[in-house]
Amino acid sequence: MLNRRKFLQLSSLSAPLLSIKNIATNGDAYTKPIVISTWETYKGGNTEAWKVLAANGRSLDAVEAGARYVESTIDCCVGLGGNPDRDGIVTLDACIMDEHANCGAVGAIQQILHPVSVARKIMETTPHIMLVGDGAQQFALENGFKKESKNLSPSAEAAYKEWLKKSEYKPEINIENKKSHDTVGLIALDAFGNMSGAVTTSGMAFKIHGRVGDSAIIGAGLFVDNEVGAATSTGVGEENMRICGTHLVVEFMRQGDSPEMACRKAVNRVVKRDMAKAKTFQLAFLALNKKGEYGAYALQKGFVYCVKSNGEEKTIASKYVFEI
Ligand code: SD4
Repeated sequence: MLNRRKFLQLSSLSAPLLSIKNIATNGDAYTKPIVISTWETYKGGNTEAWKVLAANGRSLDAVEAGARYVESTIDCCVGLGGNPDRDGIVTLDACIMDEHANCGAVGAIQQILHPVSVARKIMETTPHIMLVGDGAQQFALENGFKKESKNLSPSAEAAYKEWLKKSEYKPEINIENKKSHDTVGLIALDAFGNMSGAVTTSGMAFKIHGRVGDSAIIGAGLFVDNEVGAATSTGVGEENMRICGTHLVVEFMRQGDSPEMACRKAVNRVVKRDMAKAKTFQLAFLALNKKGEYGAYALQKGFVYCVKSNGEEKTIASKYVFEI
């Protein structure tokens, strides 16, 4: 027979997730767990992350699962199916950050299917944060990751051949890689109130060999502060790196701004510096705060993001500065 203690233990193990709106000790309403991610193309990553969160898992495991899903399924802009650099070589960037400010990153890694997991391995097993190029690959191989083929995916090969005709480096707004979008960034708040994020990408198509973008840079492609919130970014990485964009967004939230306002202020900083130039590229920020409130802002029309929580599953078109 079940005694009371056993009954309580069992019922807490099988307890449904906390209700959608919870009340914090300071009286604020908050939503958790919740995961948000960049671009509709990568919605499947959000779904994978949600599975972890819905089972009362850790936000770190959730964002890694979401990023891994996209790395192995999307044939375009994330993972080994992504478009190559100018030399025809696919190089990948990724980073991950948890609620303790632990972080890991890989830049320009080749022939590894799951750069996000290499980033996590660096975070968890080394005194470093970022490994790049051959060193990153060597570390991955030493840690059980498999070396994959160098072959381009059929669509990447076709895109590269097309690009070679002119060899002109000119990112197009929102569709740098023609078929879809470049980067998945996921940020999550778990049932325990902890936040993590992950980013993974093949980066800007036809970049110079060896180029590392913002998606591998903590404070640019991703930043998490468990006291305040988290932010991620997509678009032209160089423009984001100039302002350490996601760190800036989190700092604006710390000062009391909503996620959307924080993203808007970061975007405005780019506009203010050079309005004419800002009209020529895409840069978008996506943020989530400790209460589970989220928001985004983009330079250009066209950025969308996905949200999944107990109460909602939706794709939202971000507000923006310029209409092209
Ligand atoms: C990069 N930020 O490598 C990435 C690319 C991207 O939409 O997100 N494009 O610069």
